[in-house]
Amino acid sequence: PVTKTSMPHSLSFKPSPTVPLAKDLAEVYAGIPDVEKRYEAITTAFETAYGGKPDFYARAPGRVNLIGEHIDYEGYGVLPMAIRQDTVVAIRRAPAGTPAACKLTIGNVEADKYPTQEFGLDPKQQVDVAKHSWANYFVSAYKGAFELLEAAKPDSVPEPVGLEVVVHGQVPTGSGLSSSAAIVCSSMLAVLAALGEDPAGVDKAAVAEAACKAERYVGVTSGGMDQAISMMGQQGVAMHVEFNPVGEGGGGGCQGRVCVSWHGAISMMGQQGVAMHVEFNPVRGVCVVLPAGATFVIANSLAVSNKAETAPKRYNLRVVECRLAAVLLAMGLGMACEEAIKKIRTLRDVEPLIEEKHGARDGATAAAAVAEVLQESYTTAEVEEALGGFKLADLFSGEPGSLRALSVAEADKYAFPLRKRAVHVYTEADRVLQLRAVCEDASLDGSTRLERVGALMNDSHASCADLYGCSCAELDELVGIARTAGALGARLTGAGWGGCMVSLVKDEQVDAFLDEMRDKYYKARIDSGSLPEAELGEVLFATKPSNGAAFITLA
Ligand code: NG1
Ligand code: MG
Repeated sequence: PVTKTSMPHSLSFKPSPTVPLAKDLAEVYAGIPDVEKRYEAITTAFETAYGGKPDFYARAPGRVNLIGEHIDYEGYGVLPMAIRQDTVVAIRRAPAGTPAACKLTIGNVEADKYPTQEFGLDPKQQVDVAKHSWANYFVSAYKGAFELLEAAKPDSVPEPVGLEVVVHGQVPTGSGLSSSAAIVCSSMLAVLAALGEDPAGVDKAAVAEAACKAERYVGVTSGGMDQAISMMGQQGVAMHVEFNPVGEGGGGGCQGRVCVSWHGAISMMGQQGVAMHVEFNPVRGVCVVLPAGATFVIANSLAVSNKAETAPKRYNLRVVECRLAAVLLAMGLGMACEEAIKKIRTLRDVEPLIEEKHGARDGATAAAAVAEVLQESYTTAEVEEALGGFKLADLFSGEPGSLRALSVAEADKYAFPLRKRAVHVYTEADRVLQLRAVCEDASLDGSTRLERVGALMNDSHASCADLYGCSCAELDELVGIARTAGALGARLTGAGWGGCMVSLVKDEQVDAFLDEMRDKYYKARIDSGSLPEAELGEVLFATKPSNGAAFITLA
């Protein structure tokens, strides 16, 4: 659904296309204290482990999504911003002739929590999904770096070399702030540099896309938001990240152009990588200036959502549900079963059919079409019957993450609530565009603008909780406390089922807001000893849009 709005250019602009090579830490970490000390500690850990200095450092941040939840994998744009917490990867080529030259050695500054792991050099090695390890994310990035190079320059892919690595991450894990994208993106940049790529020429969007695909090796069929914002984020602005965007004149959807959905694009990349980059430019970021006078505050519910482990039951299951909803909706709108099975990958793919039948493709129209066509929920047998006997296992063959989700659903005798899921996606996609339009509408006065942004955030939370089923008791409680404490809007952020929420708070109220959140949610946990008081600042904090990924050279 695209509600076309007039967007004055003074309030939005494109980020620079290549990864910056910063010679000065202050350029990247403007205003953040103790960065030098942190890099010294990383360097010291590196020298202790490997007896020499790293050749390169690469960093990539986590993110908070302001609006647009669980729609990136359906091809819809989202509106996140990068946060200051990041992951740094220090790397060097292992000295030739040493045993280290035949392997990847992945260490961490926090070695007790994240012990050193070793892997072979084969870029085609499998990531062991059953054995969940922090270093799997590095291996995914390593594989992805080679895939990127194979697609971009098939005739001159470098030979694998032994790598020595030290990682330091600050993004809290399992909290919806995308620690995973931070480690995958920074690792991929570090590997590219170590393989001889000129850091100054690395294309941000290409790495974002390759990193999204690479992260799937850890077992989550994720969309591309996190890697895109981690790569392209820019200080001071949020970003409207779009996938397969249509030309400026377009009204959304495919508009007769060759248009491949995000998942379709990814599954095609192996054969058609280069053509995809050149012709479709699947990821685009547009910087969006957020309204003045208010601050985003992040609060962690402390319910941990370890997605790599719970993906089949939750996240991947939603991806499956959206696909089923899309295929059945397309059929309900007149597409033949066989064609729908073959062509329809995402709910966005159905937009042209919605428009053909209902004359529009905005969120409300799409939601009405869904209500008309889809029943509330479907058992596996009912979906297969609707598909003329076509088996779900065949529909998702070649998608291991989805197949695992299906088998869990089957074991649980789960019925897919397809109507709610589809309504969430279409209406949430619209809210992203509305929020951007509110930010860019110069005719609004400041407080109206803030109120509208807050209201959209509240609607988004309700939709996530009621229609998409990705909230949890702790998140709902936190959101309630935040609204009572004066937030203009509050919502879960990221995948949900735990992790963080984000609130919009007037600048002059931030201190009082933080106090009230502390008293009403965290104090009992501090008193009971489950939350060390010293860690409060890591679970409850105000945040500003920060810079995306960068290479760093230390003076
Ligand atoms: P987080 O919150 O980082 O697990 C996940 C997906 C996103 C997006 C959001 C929901 C990954 C790596 N990221 O983010 O692509 O779908 O959920 O909007 O799985
Ligand atoms: Mg993640």
